[in-house]
Order: sequence, then C-alpha cells, then structure tokens
Amino acid sequence: MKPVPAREQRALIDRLMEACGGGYPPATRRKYYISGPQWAAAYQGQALFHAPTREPIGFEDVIREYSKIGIAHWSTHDTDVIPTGALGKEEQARTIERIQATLKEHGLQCSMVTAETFFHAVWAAGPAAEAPEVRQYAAWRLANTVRIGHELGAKFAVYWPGSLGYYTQGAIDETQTLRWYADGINAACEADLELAKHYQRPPLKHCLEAKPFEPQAEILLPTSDAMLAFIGSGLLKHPEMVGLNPEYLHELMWGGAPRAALARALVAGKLFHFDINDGYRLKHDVDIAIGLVNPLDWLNVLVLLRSHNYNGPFNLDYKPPRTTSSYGVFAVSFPSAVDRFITLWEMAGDVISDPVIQEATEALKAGGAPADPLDAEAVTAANRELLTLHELIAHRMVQILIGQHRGRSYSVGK
Ligand code: GLT
Ligand code: MN
Ligand code: MN
Repeated sequence: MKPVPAREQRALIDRLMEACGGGYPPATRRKYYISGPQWAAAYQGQALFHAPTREPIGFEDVIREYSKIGIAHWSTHDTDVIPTGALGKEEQARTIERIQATLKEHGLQCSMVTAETFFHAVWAAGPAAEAPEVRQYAAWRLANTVRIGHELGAKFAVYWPGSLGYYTQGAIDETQTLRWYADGINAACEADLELAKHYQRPPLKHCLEAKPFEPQAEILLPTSDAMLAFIGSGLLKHPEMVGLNPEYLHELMWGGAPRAALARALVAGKLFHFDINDGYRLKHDVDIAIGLVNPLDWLNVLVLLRSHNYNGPFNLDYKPPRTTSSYGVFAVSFPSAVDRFITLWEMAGDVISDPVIQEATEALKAGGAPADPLDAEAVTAANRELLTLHELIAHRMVQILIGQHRGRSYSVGK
C-alpha cells in the first residue's frame, strides 16, 4: 500500500468505520442511559511516563460532539469545567450558566457530578488529612459539588477518594482517617438535604467509587465491598442516601469478578451508578473502552444487570488511547464504545430469552429428586448428569457472543 497523506487520513478512518457496520443511529443510542464524562473526552493522553498526544478541549465541544453521536447524558468533575481557584466564586456561577445553555442547545442532560479530591496539591495527604483545614476545605468542596449538581439538574454525585491512603504506614491511624472521611460524606449529605429543599428537587444519590491501587500505594477503601462495609459501619449519618458507583475495571484490578462484585452491590440495594470500561486483571488503571478486552465477561455482567432490572446510568469512564487522534475520539472511540455497549446489552437479552439456556437453568434448579435427600451419595447421584449443564450454558453464551445461535457457521471440515 502507498503512504496515506495526512489530508486523506480522516476520510480513510470514516470509510473503514462505515465498513465495520454495526453502528446505531443517534436516536437509538439516546434510548440507553449512557453518560459521557467530560474528563474522558477531554483526556489528552498524559500520564507519568506519557506526554499528551491530543489538544485540550472544552465542555462546549464535548457536549456538542456527544450530542451528534447520540450520547444523551453528560458527567463532570467540578474542576473539569471550573478551575480550582474559581470554585465558589462569580466565575463558577457564570460557567454554570454557560453549561446550562450548552446542554439545552444540544439536548443533553447532566446526570452526574463528582468532586476532584485527588489531583490538586491540597490533597497530597488525602481528602481526610490530619490538618482540620484540609478536611474543612474537603467538606466545602463536596457541598459545592452537590450545589453544582442541583444547578445542572444532576441526579447522582460520585466520590472517588483516590488519595485516601498512603505510601508509608504509621503516620496516620486508619480508624481516625475513616471517621474523618465519613465526616466529609456526612457534610455532603446534610448540604444536599438543604439544597434539595431550596431547589425543590429530590436529593442526589451519593455514590462511592473504589479503586484498589493508584494513586496511593495503599488504599483505605480499596474495593466496592470495602465501601459497602463503610456505608454500613455506623459512621454515616445518612447511609440510605449513599450507595456505590462500581467501576468494571477497578474490580478486575484487584482480581475480583466484576459480575460477582455487582451482585453483592445489588443484594445490598446499593448499585446506584456504574462506570463502564475494560482492562486487565492485576494491572494499573488502563481504562480501555468497554468490550475491547473481555467481551464475554461483559456479556455476563449485562445479563446479570438486565435480569435484575438495573436502571441506573452506564458511565463511559474510559480513556481513548493515546494513539487515537482528537478527530478519532469522536469519529471512532465514543461511537464504537456506545455501539459495543448496545450490542452487548441486546445480546444479554438474547441470553435471557435463549431456549437452551432457559431450559438448562430450569433443569438445574429443579434438581434430580433423590430418594433420600439427607443421603449425600443419593443427592450427588441425583444431580450427576444435570451439572454438566454448567459447561453447556457457558458454551451457549460463547455461541451467542459470536452469533452461532443466529446461524453463523464455518465450513471447516465439511
Ligand atoms: C478518575 C478515576 C475514575 C473516577 C473519576 C470520578 S476520577 O478519573 O480514575 O475512575 O470515576 O471522580
Ligand atoms: Mn471510574
Ligand atoms: Mn479506572
């Protein structure tokens, strides 16, 4: 193939994207509760060992591009859109007005707001540091974010306490730090109750997000299960207002099964919000787009969520790769992520209604009726053949994933 001059590359991307097929029209995409984060689209590709590869981009462009794709909801950190020094000042009010106007112009809704309590130097010792002024500032930041949420019409507030931890042990008493962290969440909930009255809106749903490592070496609340224990610890004044925002990859990072982690949140009634992405077990937070690494696992996750009528947001918390251009972020990265989600969601519907899986599942639940239910040998024998269905169901799910249930076949060996 001849070299492709720079001016012809976008046309090539568009043609090959079209050739991929499987895309959904924006109107179809809008029917799903999918949210696009400001920080995901604006991610410039930077990291500790990585210089940025893309130009900065503001909320006007992100919201307009999301709208064109058919992403109907938008989420943001306070400092994604308002510089730290301008928070709570006149500039904040003016920016909020501009965001409201931009959302309205493009028909998007703000679904979630989140406070940045991990990036700025003020959080060097975490959002629940020893110095009372840091914690007072943290409480104010959370309350201010809740206010921004009400003003933008959000339903959810997310808290990822990224720097709640340490590099070296001994300087802090973890029990004290957890109490102080609870004070911050309590301040956010109390502020919310006041603000909700003031704005005549329901209070927000407050969602804790765990990540097992990064940016601290040791994390005090590393998993969604740790967060559930924290919510139930008695330290929160309004535990009923607080639930989880699990992130798919964050559960994988500690070696957990995301589907099982989601199940534990579901039985606790705490699955409020869900960050969707992909990646690898026991690696850092690579935030790859949904389904590019573990499509079968994702299908399983969505079967669970569909079966239990999860109706919260699916937040596209991934980072377009550094190799993707600014053009590619909206021409390839976001539309393809949304379309893979929709396809996997619809496929999950196929799994739930598949006659083979249905009959196998019912047979497993019916059991084999042993003559003596208190005799271990008889109970084992009664289920001996039925249990083969576990593997058969897994096989069927792979068939559904690759389309064999709809007749896709290969002529190998004929
Ligand atoms: C940060 C983190 C994400 C969280 C964001 C919410 S911040 O990007 O890596 O997983 O969801 O604050
Ligand atoms: Mn996340
Ligand atoms: Mn992540």
